Amino acid sequence: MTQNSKRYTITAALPYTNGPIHIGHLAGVYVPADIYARYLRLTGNDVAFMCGSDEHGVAIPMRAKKEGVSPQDIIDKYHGMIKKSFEDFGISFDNYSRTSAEIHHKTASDFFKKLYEAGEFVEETSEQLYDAEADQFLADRFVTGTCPKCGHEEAYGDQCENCGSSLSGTELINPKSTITGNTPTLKQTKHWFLPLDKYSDFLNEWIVEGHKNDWKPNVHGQVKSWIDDGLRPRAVTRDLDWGIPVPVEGAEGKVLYVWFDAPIGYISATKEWAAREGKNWEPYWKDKDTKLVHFIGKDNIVFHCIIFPSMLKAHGDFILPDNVPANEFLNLEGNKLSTSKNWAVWLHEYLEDFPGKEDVLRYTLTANAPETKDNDFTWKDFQTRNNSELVAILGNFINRVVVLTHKYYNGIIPENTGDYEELKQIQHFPAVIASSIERYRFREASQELMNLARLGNQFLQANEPWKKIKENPEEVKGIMYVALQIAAAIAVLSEPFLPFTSKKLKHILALDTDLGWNDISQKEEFLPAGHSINEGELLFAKIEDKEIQAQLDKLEATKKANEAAHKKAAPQKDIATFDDFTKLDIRVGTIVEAEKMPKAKKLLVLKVDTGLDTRTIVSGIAESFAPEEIIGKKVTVLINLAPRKLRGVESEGMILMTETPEGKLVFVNPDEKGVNNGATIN
Ligand code: B3M
Ligand code: ZN
Repeated sequence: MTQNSKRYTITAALPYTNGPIHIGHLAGVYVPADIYARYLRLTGNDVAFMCGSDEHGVAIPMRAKKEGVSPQDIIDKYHGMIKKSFEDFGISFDNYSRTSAEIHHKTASDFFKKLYEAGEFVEETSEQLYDAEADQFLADRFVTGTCPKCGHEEAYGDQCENCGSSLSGTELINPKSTITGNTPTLKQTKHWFLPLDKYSDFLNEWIVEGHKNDWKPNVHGQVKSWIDDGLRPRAVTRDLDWGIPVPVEGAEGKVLYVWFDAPIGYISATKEWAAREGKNWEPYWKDKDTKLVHFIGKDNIVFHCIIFPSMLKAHGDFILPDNVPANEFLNLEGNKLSTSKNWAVWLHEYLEDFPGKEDVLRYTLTANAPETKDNDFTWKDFQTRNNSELVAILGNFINRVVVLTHKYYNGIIPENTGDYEELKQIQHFPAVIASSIERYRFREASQELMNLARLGNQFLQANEPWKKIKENPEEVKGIMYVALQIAAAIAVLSEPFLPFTSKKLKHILALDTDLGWNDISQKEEFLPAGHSINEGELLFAKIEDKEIQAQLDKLEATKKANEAAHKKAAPQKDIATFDDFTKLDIRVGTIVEAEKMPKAKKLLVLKVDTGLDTRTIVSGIAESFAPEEIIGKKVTVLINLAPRKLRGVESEGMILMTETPEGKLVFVNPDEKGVNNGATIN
């Protein structure tokens, strides 16, 4: 650590291990947190960047039941998948732990016991929602209903994700069990409550007054409105068999509420990391000079700004967060991201579909981050950010500098023969970008970085070394010297945003890897004359329309599958009398010939043996069946439908069809052996 460096504990919301990571998680939490952590390390600070899998809570057993496996299978599957995908995407946690780890069970249990022994909890036996058929209390996601605050109809028993409010199940309007769909009954049970109302004044003083200027308005506003509405005691234990057992007498069959234990996971992860690194964990959570910053999505604000700080305050040993820069939500192609509807771009799938393009997604999600309002991710924009900015501005500049340096000087940095103000301008960028990062404005910061590449392009464009090289090679040395210093500055300042590109560029420039953020504003030279650079490589490649179309097709298929899965049966038609029915003469038949109707995309001309005769029937099934595949097929035929001419062909009857949820036509088919043509269908 340098003399004016600080200690930072940075946490990123612990992802539930009930599914993979998607771009909403990345844009909301993990990319901004990683930019911040990388920047602080680069500027010489002592950083502990902590995260881990959130493996308790109702979401896990629900997923296990859905997949027909045990909760342990679920957490092992998704913990591994999530951890690896973060590593592959360059999210540089110092420790990615998991709340099923023994160290966490102990840390969370000790935390609970300390509050219990200090009399901080209110023990209360009260009526809680119960599903008699499932013989289970309905905690958290085991119940949904209408939010009493905002009217959202799919609020959970502990929280409404729409307005972020913390709820108790009995507050839900029209609650329904997610296990059986039944309306819950009420049953007595004992729980331990954290009296949040007792911390209202403290929270008001610390956040509403104390952080009104430095916390994001969306965060400060939510906290203020909850406090103004009046905080109520919240149960911190649950009647569940999955989670950390409540470590006190008389709590058999009860576990810690997942939102009580999960934030303590940040502390456990720090302890685990410190033990591994031979460090003391306590300064990261107890030293008043340590800056604690929680990176979360807006649906987690109540837990990180009301409940966890109240727990920390009650405990007394720990520091409080210096900031909680929660982001809003990211949508996908105009629709909300949804794990359950598979409406997402999954990180592990992105990494498979776009190998080597980690930074393209990092950049796109940063440039479009939902920092102050919900925002939309579109594949078209992803392609544009890559092709028009990363390729055309940053990649193009670096490529020109490297190619010309090899072409004119065999890769050796020339001496500075000029006096260009651009060398001074470079020195302003570290402070400009730092100012945005330190105010959690990562979108703005990423554009300031891109402005440095724009400066490089404009400098080359204005000085045209490729034209001057013949008549004024001495001047060109100075031009290329400056361009190479700009390239070196980009290599260093891009690392928080584009770590993979930064590494590549440092290699191309054979740059001294100790060159730090502050050096760019303090030094005038990063690549001295005579220094030899390596062969270049393209930093970014154009993304073609067909790659984007493939992703859009994938989403279209998901949309169709969702529509199919949720397709409701058409409403019943008006009542038909028995007489009406007896008028219909429905028979079994066999298709004996089939051919396409010329110039008619949807029509096939069939010859059908009805048992009475072989007749022509025109049928609109050409988009579902090839003629040759249905010859010999038994079908259900309405034979006394009035004949009609279709494209000049007389059709005498109707083949009865139905369709799959995906809209594929299928025959209503009496394909039983031994059923003869002509058999009537009654
Ligand atoms: N597991 C993630 C979520 O609510 C939740 C965060 C815990 S951070 C301690 O989506
Ligand atoms: Zn709500």
